[in-house]
Amino acid sequence: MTAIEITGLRVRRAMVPVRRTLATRVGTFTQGPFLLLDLDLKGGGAGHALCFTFVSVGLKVIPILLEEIVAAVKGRSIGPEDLSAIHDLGQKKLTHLGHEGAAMMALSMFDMALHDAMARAAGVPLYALLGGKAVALPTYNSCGLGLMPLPELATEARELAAEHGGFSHMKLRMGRGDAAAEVAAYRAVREAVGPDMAISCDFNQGLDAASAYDTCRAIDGLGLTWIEEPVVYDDYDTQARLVRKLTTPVSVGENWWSWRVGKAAIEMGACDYVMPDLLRIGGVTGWMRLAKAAEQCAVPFSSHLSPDFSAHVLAATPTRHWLEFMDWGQDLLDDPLVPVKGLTTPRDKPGTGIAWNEKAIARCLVAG
Ligand code: SMN
Ligand code: MG
Repeated sequence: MTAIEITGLRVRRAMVPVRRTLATRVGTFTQGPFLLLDLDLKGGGAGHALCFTFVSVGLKVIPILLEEIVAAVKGRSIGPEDLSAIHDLGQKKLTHLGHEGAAMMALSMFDMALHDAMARAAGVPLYALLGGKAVALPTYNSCGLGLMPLPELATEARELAAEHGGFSHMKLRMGRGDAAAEVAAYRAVREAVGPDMAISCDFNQGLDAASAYDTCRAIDGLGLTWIEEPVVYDDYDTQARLVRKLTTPVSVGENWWSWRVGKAAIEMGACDYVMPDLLRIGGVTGWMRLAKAAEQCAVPFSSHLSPDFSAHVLAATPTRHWLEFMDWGQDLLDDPLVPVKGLTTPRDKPGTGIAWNEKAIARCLVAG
C-alpha cells in the first residue's frame, strides 16, 4: 500500500495574460492570477496544483493559509484511505476563519496537490486512483464570448467553433442589463455558428431576484443548453423558483464553497445541473463527496475551469456531463491538455500528468 509523507511546500505566484479578453458581470479579465503549488515528499516524490485565484489579492493571502495547513500534516504517513480525513483535518485547522473564501481555496488547492502526489506515488493516473476510467469527455469551448459588441461576438464565435478540430458546444456570457440585448447576442452567435452548435449561457450572477424570471423567460424558448448562475450565488430560493418555472435547465455550483452546500442546493431543487469548481468545493475530496450526492439524485455534473485537473475527477464522476475548456493558465504547463474535436481524455500518466513549463513560468512570475 502506498504511503507518502509531506516534507515541505513551495508556492509561486504568476500573472498570466489570457488569449482573449473576457468581459463578464464579475469582471473583465485581460490576465489571470495563478498560484503554483509543489508539495515535496519524503523520498523525492511531489504533488502539483495550479490555482486560478480570480483576484490578485488571492496571491497574497492563500500562500499563508497553505503554510498553516501543511504545518498541520507535515511528517504524517498518509495512505490513500487517509486522504478524506486529512482534508477534514486541514479544514479543522482553519475553522475559525470559516469553511469558505480564501481558507477554502487554500484547503482545496492543498487537497488537489495531495491527491496528485498520492497518484504519482502509486504510479497511476489520478482518475484511476478515484475509480474512474480514461473516458473521452464531451468538452465545450468557454474561452470567449464575453460582453462585447455583436459583430465581434459573431467573429469570435466562428473562431471558437473551429478551434482544436471543432467544438459542438460553446458558452455565451450574459448580463447586458436588458432582455432584448441578451436575445440579440444569442441570435448573433447562433447565426455565426449555425443550427447544430449547442449554446449555453452564463449570467455570472448578474440578474436581480425581482426581474430574473422576466429576463430568463425571454431567452427560455431559444434552445439554450443551460442558463448558468442567473442570480447571486447564495440566493437558493430564487434559483429554485427559476428551476420550477423555466424549461431551460438552470446550472449553478462554481461558487459553492462546500459539498454540503451543493448537496443541500440539489435537495431543495435549486438547480437542474451542477458545475462545482475544484478550487472552491474542497478539492478532490469535496468534489467526490458532491459527486456521490449528485449520483443519488441523478443530477448532471460538469466542471468549472482547471481542465487539466478537472478531466481526472470528471472521469470518476458517475453523472459526468460537460468538461469546461478554459485555456487560462495553460501557458504555465508543458504539453497542456487540449480537447480534440470537442472531446478531452485525461492523461494516462501518473497523477494528473501536469508538468510545469519553467521557461514560460519564469516570464510570468510576480513577487509575493
Ligand atoms: C467565469 C467567470 C469568471 C472567470 C472565469 C470563468 C465563468 C465560467 O463563470 O463559468 O466560465
Ligand atoms: Mg460561470
